[in-house]
Amino acid sequence: TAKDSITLQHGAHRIGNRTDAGMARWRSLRLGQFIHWGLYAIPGGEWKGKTYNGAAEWIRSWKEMPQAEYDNLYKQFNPVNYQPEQWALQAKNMGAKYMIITTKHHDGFCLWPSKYSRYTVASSPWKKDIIGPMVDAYNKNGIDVYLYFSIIDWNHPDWRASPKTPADSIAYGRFKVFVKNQLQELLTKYPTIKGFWFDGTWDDSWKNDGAFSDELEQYLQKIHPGLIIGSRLRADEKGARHFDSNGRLMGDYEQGWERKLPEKIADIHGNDWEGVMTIPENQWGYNARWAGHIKSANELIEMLVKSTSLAGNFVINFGPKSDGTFRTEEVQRMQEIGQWMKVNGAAIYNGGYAGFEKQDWGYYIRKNGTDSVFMVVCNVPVSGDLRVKLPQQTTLTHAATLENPAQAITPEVTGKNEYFLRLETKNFHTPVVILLQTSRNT
Ligand code: FHN
Repeated sequence: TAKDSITLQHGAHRIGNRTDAGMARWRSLRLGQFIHWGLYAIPGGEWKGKTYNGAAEWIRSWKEMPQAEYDNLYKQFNPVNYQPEQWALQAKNMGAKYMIITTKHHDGFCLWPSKYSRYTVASSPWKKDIIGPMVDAYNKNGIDVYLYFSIIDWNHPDWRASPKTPADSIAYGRFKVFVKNQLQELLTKYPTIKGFWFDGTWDDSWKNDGAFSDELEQYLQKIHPGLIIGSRLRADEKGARHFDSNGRLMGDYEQGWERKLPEKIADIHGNDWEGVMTIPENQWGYNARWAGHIKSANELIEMLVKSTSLAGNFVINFGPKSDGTFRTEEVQRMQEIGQWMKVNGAAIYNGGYAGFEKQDWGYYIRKNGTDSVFMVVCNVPVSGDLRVKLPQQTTLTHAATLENPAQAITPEVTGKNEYFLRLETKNFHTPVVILLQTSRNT
C-alpha cells in the first residue's frame, strides 16, 4: 500500500478507483477495439522493396526511409473504400463496446481537419474528416469512442524529445500550447467522446513537466466533465509516470498493460486497468507482411476472459489498409470472436473478479454485484472432470452451459463445498462457459 511519504503537488489527486457512473460504464464494457490508422498504412512496413522488421507505424524512424518522403505521403492518403458504418457494424458484431482511434500518431498526421495544423486529412486527396463520421457511426451502434492522441509529434517543428537549449525550451513551450489547442478542438468537434487515450509520453520533455500534464488533465476534465483518461498522460514533479512517487496511480485507470497481461489479482493493486493487444507480435499499423506468431481467435478470447477475470478491460488492435479496408486475418478474427461473444458475452460484460480459487481448466468471472459466477473452460482435462471449489459456507445450486442453459449439469459432490462438473464428451473448438448459481449458507 502506498504511503504518502513525499509531499507532491502534481501526484495523484484521488485515492482508489473513480466511483461515478461514467467510470462504472467503462468498467462494464470489457471488450474494446483499437484502430491504428494513418499514413503508415500506405507503405505498410515496406519502402522501395525493402521491408522493415519493426512496427509498421514507426517506419518514418527507419533509417532507410527518407523522412521527407514519408512526410509527403499525405498526398496519397485517399481511403476510397472507407465505410465507417461498416467498420462500426463489424466492431459491434465482434462484441466491442468501445473503440479507440488514432486521431494522431507519432508521425503527427491528423485524421481530422485541425485548424492548428496543415498536416491533416484536409490537405490530402481525401480532403474530408475521418474522425467525425467514425464517431457518429460507432455511437449509432452503441459503441463508445475514445481518441488516441500522441504527444510525440515528429512533424511539428516545435516538438522536442529533450530540450537542450533555451531556444528549445521556447519552442517546446509553443508546442504545449499547440497540444492543448488540438485537444480542446477535438473535444469541441466530437463532444460525445468518452475519453482520451494518450501515448508517446515517455520523453524527457514531457516527463520532466509534471505540472503541465497535471494542468492539462484538469483542464480537459473541466471542459468535459466525466472524461476518462488513463495513466499514460501523467508524470509527477519528480518525473514518475503512471504511478506517482508515492506509488499512487495517476489518471483514471492503469494504462501500462501493453501486449502483456497481469497474471493474478495482486498484480493490479485494486486499480481499474486496461490491456491492449496486437494480433501479430508488435504491429499496430498496417503491415503487409505479418511475420512471427499471429494470435488465433481462441488465444484472444482467452486473453479477454483472463482480463475480465482480473477486473480489467481488453482491447484488440486492428490496422486497416490505406484504402480503408481490413485484411482477411483481422476480419476472420473479428467474426470468430463475435460468434463466441454472441453465445458467451454474458460472462464478459459487467464481469469481474470472482474470488474463487483458480483451477487449471480456466477462469472464474463474477457478474459484478451478483452471486452468479461463470466458469470459462479453456483447457478441458482428459478426465473431463472440472473441479469447482467454492468458498466456505457456499453451496452450488445450479450449473449449466450458456450454450445449452436448459440442460442442467448435475455436480458430483467431492468434498465440503467441492464438486466435479462433467461436461458431456464432445469436440471443443472454443472455450465453454458454465454459469454457476450459488447460495451462501447463513
Ligand atoms: O509507439 C507506440 C506504438 O506505435 C503503439 O501506438 C502503442 C499502442 O499502445 N503505443 C506506443 C508504444 O507504447
